[in-house]
Amino acid sequence: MNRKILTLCIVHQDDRVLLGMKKRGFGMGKWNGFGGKVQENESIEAAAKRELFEEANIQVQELEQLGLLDFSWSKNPDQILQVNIFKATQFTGIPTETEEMKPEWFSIKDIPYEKMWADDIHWIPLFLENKKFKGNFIFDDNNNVLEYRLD
Ligand code: 6OG
Repeated sequence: MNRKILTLCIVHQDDRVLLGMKKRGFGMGKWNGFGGKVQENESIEAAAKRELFEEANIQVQELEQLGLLDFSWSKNPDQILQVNIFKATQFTGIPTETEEMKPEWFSIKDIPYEKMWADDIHWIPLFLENKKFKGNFIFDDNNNVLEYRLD
């Protein structure tokens, strides 16, 4: 079993969320929160803040962890991505396009689920209600959800 620890952070203010268009690498062409791999000797929360700064150029004091999701692909069940999902409500700086991400505000009623990872439509409603959730998703080769569990 090989488990990679990742972060994902979405800024949520009233009726809007800040997402980023991933410009390269894993998940390219999809809207998502900001995040990436946790480095050695770094806490998960510190990694989430670092990634938010590196990818969107904003700084946060406080983050709340709402979600913990395991992602795997049916073809390769021993490789698991463990994604730690955080909410930020306050930040400093101006969201700015970086080499990795193009940030944009979306009204909650216009979240572009069809251009996001297929798991998002299942947990973002919980996230928006500040509910804590834990679960796992199994994808097929086309990144469709084959099976999931969410508590
Ligand atoms: P880098 O490896 O490019 O960071 N991520 C996912 N996010 C969602 N919503 N669904 C998934 O389902 C995901 N798999 C990975 C975690 C990758 C970023 O993408 C997120 C990281 O924030 C499969 O550094």
